[in-house]
Amino acid sequence: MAAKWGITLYHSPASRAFTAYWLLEELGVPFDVQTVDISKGDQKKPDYLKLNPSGKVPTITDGKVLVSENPAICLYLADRYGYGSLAPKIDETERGAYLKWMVYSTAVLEPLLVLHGKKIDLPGRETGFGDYDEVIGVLTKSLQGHKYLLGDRFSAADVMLGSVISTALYRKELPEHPVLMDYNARLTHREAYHRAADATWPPHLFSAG
Ligand SMILES: N[C@@H](CCC(=O)N[C@@H](CS)C(=O)NCC(=O)O)C(=O)O
Repeated sequence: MAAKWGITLYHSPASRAFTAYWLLEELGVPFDVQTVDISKGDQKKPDYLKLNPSGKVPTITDGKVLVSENPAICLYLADRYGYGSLAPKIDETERGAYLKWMVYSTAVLEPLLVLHGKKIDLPGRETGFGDYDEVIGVLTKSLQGHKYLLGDRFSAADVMLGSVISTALYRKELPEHPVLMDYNARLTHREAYHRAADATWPPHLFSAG
């Protein structure tokens, strides 16, 4: 069946595809959803591997443009559909911090949390991302006294890094530091966050405890 809209999001329930879904909801652009159920191994099927050879979700297509890796998807969508609003323009001073937090999300925070969850805490100088306490310090100091990563301005970086923080707090991979908890509350109260969560996180996963 032909796609109805220009953008197609390939997602799986209860996965990192939530981030791209949330951003699409924030941007208010129409999009089609194709489910690639990772619990059934759909992500390793040949047709999907042609789109994303890593066999992971999310992936998006927008006309002839194909993008995978959540931060790249967020950067693309925000520049394309939220340039000057959810994405600071190239010559705005906030652009630098915006790009940094986008990359920080999966280059620093995610791998650190995965290792920390497995009780592997490497000395900060041996990794590209620093040690756990340093990273928590960077996050809390950066958000202290600010509503969002760019101060009062909500941006796609909050969707990207905020998704990682929100999921990590839920899984108790981050400490319940008041700065992180307040930031998370601001994010999770957003209507777009709820629409994406309702669409991508089946309720039974929450009630399972
Ligand atoms: N670096 C990727 C990570 C994506 C990822 O790990 N997705 C998981 C779901 S949360 C996945 O597709 N796992 C299926 C698999 O590895 O087989 C991104 O940021 O988009």
